[in-house]
Formats: sequence, structure tokens, C-alpha cells
Amino acid sequence: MKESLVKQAIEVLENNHQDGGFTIPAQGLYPFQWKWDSGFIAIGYAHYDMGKAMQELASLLNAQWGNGFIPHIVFHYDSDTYFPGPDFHRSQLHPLASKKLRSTGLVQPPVLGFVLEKLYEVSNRNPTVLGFIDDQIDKVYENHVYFYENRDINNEGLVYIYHNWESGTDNSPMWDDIWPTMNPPEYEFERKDTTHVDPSQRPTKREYDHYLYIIEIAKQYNYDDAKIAQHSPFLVLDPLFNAMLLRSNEALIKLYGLLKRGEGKAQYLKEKHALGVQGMNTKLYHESSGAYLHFDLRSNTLLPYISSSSFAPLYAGVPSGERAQQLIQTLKEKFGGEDKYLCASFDPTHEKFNPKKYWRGPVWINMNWIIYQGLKRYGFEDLATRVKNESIELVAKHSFYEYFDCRKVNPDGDSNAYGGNNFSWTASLLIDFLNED
Ligand code: 2M8
Repeated sequence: MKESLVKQAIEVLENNHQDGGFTIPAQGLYPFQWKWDSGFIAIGYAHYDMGKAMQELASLLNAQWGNGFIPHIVFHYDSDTYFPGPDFHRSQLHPLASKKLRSTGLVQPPVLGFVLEKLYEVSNRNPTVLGFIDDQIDKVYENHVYFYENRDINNEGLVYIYHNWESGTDNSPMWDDIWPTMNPPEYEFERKDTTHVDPSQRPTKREYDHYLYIIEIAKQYNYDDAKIAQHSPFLVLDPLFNAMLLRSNEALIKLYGLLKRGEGKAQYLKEKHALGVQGMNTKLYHESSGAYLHFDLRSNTLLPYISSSSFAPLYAGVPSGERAQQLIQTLKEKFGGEDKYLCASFDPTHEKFNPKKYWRGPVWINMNWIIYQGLKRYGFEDLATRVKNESIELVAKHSFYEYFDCRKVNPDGDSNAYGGNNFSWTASLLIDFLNED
């Protein structure tokens, strides 16, 4: 089974690979290069074609702005199968936006630091890969500096996101509390996603109005970070986003050590890192939920929802051993019943849980990969193995879908796999999981 799954996964990646040296997440549905997708995709390539892995990252980093910003989507070319495209986002409004490549003015979780480290590990410490890291690492460092200098408004080592699309967990129920604080117009636009995927598995038209509205505000201020921090109705400290930044800090510090250079840079990251770990443990941890939660900087409160993002800090080594035990309790009690695959993207015991809809409940393979790494880091071997095996089982049973139903028995008796098929990070991370076997 393993060999045939790897073969199929490689086929998915190869079919989604583009001549420009980057890989789209899924044909039709997502026809451009996405930031965190590219990071996860490079991990899959690393196992069988290191050249492609390096090219994937280089093509993304080639779109970096003059201020260190790395965009969430790079529009290498035009496509009429996706909305909103480059003409809506208009990244060129920012004076330091890339002059070579059009993009969005949004970011996505900062995975690149630990992806570089992973490439080196998979290559068995190959000097060519270290040379590639040497060429690219300062760009990733500059990206972290961008975050700390522009998005850490309280100087607490925690950086904000100003849009749900920056979180990667786009229509998670936790944003539902934020939408009523704005009243966007009823925009007229043509959705493309709902022509590729059953609309009931995607966000609603009214949700999209909110998504577009926040970007209209950012554009009004030419994507100026300080103005966005002042005026965006959406401003959140996300535990997943910040955990990825912290884990990537660790990786960059280690890689600068291996390269025997960049002491000043490593020192800067170490200081920010210590602040961030502390900030995460004081501001984002909610004792009675036994989980890390999202902090809404507009209402100055924690959003009271547990999601798969709540467990990402394990991967960055954020919780103490005792707190990690509490997290595991929450994971087991709420997400880990015998009747469920790990790990639902939203608390299955909550009334807002929806097992079929995008980020409102289904299992995502990239989140499982992050949680798996975290469980291993803390020595929860059995649970880690369960996450890995169930990820493999879901893909083996249902193919390389974007998201999966966490219910082992689906009472509706319909498909258990949703969103786009032949989805790149499902394929690439499956290759990585299978290599652990
Ligand atoms: C989804 O997001 C895009 C917008 O960025 C969309 O729905 O159009 C999310 O799942 C996001 O996390 C992911 O990176 C992207 C591409 O796979 O799709």
C-alpha cells in the first residue's frame, strides 16, 4: 500500500507543478502559488526531488517585498478560475511591493524557517542543500523582522493578523464573533470557488463580503501596516500563526549556527522568541479551556473557541510539561473519541461544529502534520502515531482531498472527503508521513 500511495502522491504533485518552478494547491480551485502551501509542498518534494523542493521555495521568496513581507498568494500569471485575483488585491499600492510579481497584500503562517530545516534533515545534511539555505535564509529572517517590527504592536513577541485569510483557517467559527462588528456593503462579484466545489462546503456570500471589506480598508491605506493596525476591524493574535513563527525562529537560529554566521541575527531572534513564548503562555493560554485560544485585539478578549490551532504551540515547544498534559487532555476529551478521526479543525463538541464545511470542522492533513510534530516533541508517542495513521487511512480510503470528515461513521452516508481533490499539501505531507513508517 505504501508504495502505491507514494506513487499516487507524486503524481498529484507533478500534475500540479507549473513551468515557472512552483506548485498550485489544486487545479481550477487554487490556480496560483500560496505561501504556506508551498512550504508544505516543498517537504514532499524533498523526499524524491530536492531540486524541485528548493525551486518551490526560491520561486516564493522571489516575490518578497522590499520590507521583508512575503505575500500569501503570488500571481505568477493570470487565471480566470479564481476570485479575488490580482486586480482586486492590487499589491502595487504598497510602495515596497515587489515590482516583478503581483501578489496579495496579505500574509500566511510563517512556515518557511522550519521548512528549510526540514529540507536539510531530509537531505541527510547535504552540502548543496546547506548552500541553498545559505542563499535564502536571510530572506526568511527579514520576513521575521518584518513581523516583529510591524505587527507586534504591544511589543510582546506576538504578531497580529488582520484578515482571516492570513490565518489559513479561513472561515473558522471563531471569526463569527468578529463579523457583527462590521457592516460591509453587499458587494457584487462572481465567486469561482463554488463552481469547483459544492457551495455547502465553502464560505457563504455574506462571509465573502466581510473578507473583501477588510481588504478594501487595507487598500484605502495602501497596505500600510501601522494604518491597518489602527483601522482594521479584524486584528487578532492567532496561536497557530504565532506558533509557526516561533518554531521557524528556532529553525533559523539553528541554521545560522550550522552556517557559522549571522550571530547578530540569531541573537535578535532569540530575544523575540523568549518574549513570544512568554506572551503566548500568559496572553493566549486559557486555563479553564485547557487550550491556547485566539486573542481579539479589538475587543481585548480571548475568543472562546477551541480548534486544531489550539494545539499548534506544542510544535514550537511553548507549553510547560504540565500544560502540555492539559492540552492533551483537551485533545483527547473533545477531539479524540473512538468514533472520530483526529484531528477535527474545530471543537466537535461545540454547536458551531460542522463536519463538512471548510475550516468549521473537517480534518486537514497539514494541521495533522503540525500536531503530530508537536506530540512527538513532547513524547506523546501513542497519540502521535494515531494522528499519523489516521491521516494515512483517510487519504488511502478517500484519495487526496483537501479536507475530510472526522466522523468514522457518517450518518448522512455520503462522501467523507470534501473540497478540492488532488490537493498538493495532502499529497506532499502524506509522503512525509509515509517516510516516518
Ligand atoms: C484556502 O484559502 C484560500 C484563500 O487564501 C481560499 O479559500 O480561496 C485556505 O485553506 C488556505 O489555508 C490555503 O492556503 C488556500 C490554498 O490551499 O486555500
